[in-house]
Amino acid sequence: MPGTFRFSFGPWNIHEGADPFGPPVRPTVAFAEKLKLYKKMGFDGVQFHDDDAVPQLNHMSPAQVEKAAREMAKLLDGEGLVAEFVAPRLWEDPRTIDGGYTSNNPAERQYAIDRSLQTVDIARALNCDKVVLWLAREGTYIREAKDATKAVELLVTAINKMLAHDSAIKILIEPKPNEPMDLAYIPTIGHAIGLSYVTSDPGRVGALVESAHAILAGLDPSDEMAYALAHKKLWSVHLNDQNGLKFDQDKAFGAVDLRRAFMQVWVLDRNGFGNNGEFVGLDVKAMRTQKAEVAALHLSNSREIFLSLLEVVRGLDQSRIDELIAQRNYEQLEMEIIRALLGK
Ligand code: 3MF
Ligand code: MG
Repeated sequence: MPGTFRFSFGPWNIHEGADPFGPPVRPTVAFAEKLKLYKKMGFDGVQFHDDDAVPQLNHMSPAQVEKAAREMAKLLDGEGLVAEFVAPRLWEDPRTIDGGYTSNNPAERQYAIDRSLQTVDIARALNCDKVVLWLAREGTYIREAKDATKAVELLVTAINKMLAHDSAIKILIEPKPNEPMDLAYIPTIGHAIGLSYVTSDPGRVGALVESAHAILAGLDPSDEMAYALAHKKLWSVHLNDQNGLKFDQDKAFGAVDLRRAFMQVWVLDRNGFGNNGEFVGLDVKAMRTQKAEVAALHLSNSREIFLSLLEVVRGLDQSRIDELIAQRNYEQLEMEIIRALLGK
């Protein structure tokens, strides 16, 4: 069954252009202004960090957090948008310097868990049943610093607390092999899915595949997606692109390797992605050189590239593909795929 595609992005995808070596180069766009761009560019879903939805949440009472989240839900409603997921931002607070859930300090671990439970509450107030865990600092700079077996147990403990806190919440693990850590504990989708099976409710723990994160692990994003789909655990994606094993570039989807992007669309469409309400999420950054008035093009371009590739996927002659596979004539199959991509 073919897929159904609705698109989402997070407010951090429209940004000021700062990088580790230079300051912002574009003015900040207010959240309300960003929201207006969604529908205009063909997007229906908003991805949130907890503090995108409720700024300053560390300084608010639970009642104040809930009230602010409900106001955000109304704002979304007014724009005809829905919240796709909420992710606890566990990588900025001084208490998460050595990781959140896997910190060696029990008080810091408790902070990470408490903050994650608050994220679950915010998701509920936004009428959203998905929490994404990008396990940013859950890893080490040197292997001797932490016990890697205990780290897995600590991750399971934290996830189980979130599952117990809300019987409807689903947890999506977004693996990434490195950056900011030298070595992360959950680097690939296989690790994420393995982790799901040792939690208290594996049916509510799934995954989000980000194209660039798979590439950074030396893997093919479409195979990572297919692996999660086979486990019925691909509940979101972060499409983007990446030039080899460098820093996480978050380039527009398909901008580096169109064929690799094509294969991701192929896998998603042929497996009916989106038919249970999953979003095609983007996680892309505008180039630092981009001027403010055109600094959202990377989003509309990524969506357009996805939809153009979808046309290519759907325009292929399956009986011809089957014939070439039966003949084991993969050279010819490759040529015909390339021709389709070239519009010939
Ligand atoms: C980092 C990421 C993150 C996550 C986001 C949601 C800032 O490489 O991909 O983007 O996607 O935090 O969990
Ligand atoms: Mg991401």
